[in-house]
Amino acid sequence: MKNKYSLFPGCISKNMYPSIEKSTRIVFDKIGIELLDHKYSCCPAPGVFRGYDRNTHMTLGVRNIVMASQDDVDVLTICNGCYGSLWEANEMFKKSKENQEFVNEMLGKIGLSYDGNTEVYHFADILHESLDKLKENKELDLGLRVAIHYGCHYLRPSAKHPDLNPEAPHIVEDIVEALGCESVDFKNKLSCCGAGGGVWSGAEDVSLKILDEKLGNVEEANVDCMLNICPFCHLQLDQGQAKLKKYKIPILHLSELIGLAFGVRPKHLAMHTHMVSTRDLEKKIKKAKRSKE
Ligand code: 9S8
Ligand code: 9S8
Ligand code: COM
Repeated sequence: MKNKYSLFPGCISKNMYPSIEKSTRIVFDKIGIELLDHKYSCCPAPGVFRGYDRNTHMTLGVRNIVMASQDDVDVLTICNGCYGSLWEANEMFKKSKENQEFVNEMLGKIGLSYDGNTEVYHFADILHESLDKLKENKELDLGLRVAIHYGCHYLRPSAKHPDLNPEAPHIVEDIVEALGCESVDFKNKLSCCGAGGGVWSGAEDVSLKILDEKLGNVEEANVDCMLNICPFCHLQLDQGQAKLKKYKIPILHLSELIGLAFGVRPKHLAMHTHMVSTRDLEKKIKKAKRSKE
């Protein structure tokens, strides 16, 4: 683990959920990891773009990675889609001479080139490596019952995490427990939220049906909130939930939960930008035991 990364925020946190980017910056600052900014475009979204043309997808992905590589830092993503996209573009480049020639010829037209020496990380993995720092910075024992939603592009393809069993991951569970919360199991926990692969924008009825089933399973588990590691899942769980008009399950991105456990005020984390109110959750947090006196 390094002490400096380039933050790849992705389109959704930048344009729709400022709370996700803000809480990520606050949390990483507190655990002593510096986040740099670079000129990024859309990753581009894997489930949509990659389906049209893999070479264009790879080239645009590598163009983003080059922004960080010029400053000799690795890329930190806070979204499963961005992680999946950039990770795969990087792998495709690294593993084939033909791809290297193709991409570098394209990049050459805008005066860039790539040597394949930069890595792409998912923020949950870096936070998991920093469990001690999370415990050190924890101000509150939140004591929440949490339903974890992993989402597809973190777990699949499993080659991204050779040491992780994609059928029984424990990365986010370990973090949640380190924060004094309980990870509560629910039916079909590892299924898709229903948003990915263009379903959210192309077939809303299907997308909401999948979401409805998912939220129904979460509601049965009687939790305080549902946690995600992907702004697109976050968007679906929060905005899609508001469209369904059936549930009131507060949705938190992992950076937000950590920010709350670090004692940062919800307003400062911009939690009021969610569609589904987090107020009842905030009231509960106000009563949480301080882990430090
Ligand atoms: S960028 Fe553009 S649409 Fe998004 S948030 Fe995550 S995936 Fe990458
Ligand atoms: S799940 Fe299925 S494709 Fe995805 S990663 Fe985020 S959005 Fe929700
Ligand atoms: C999901 C991104 S996180 S995409 O819709 O599959 O591209």
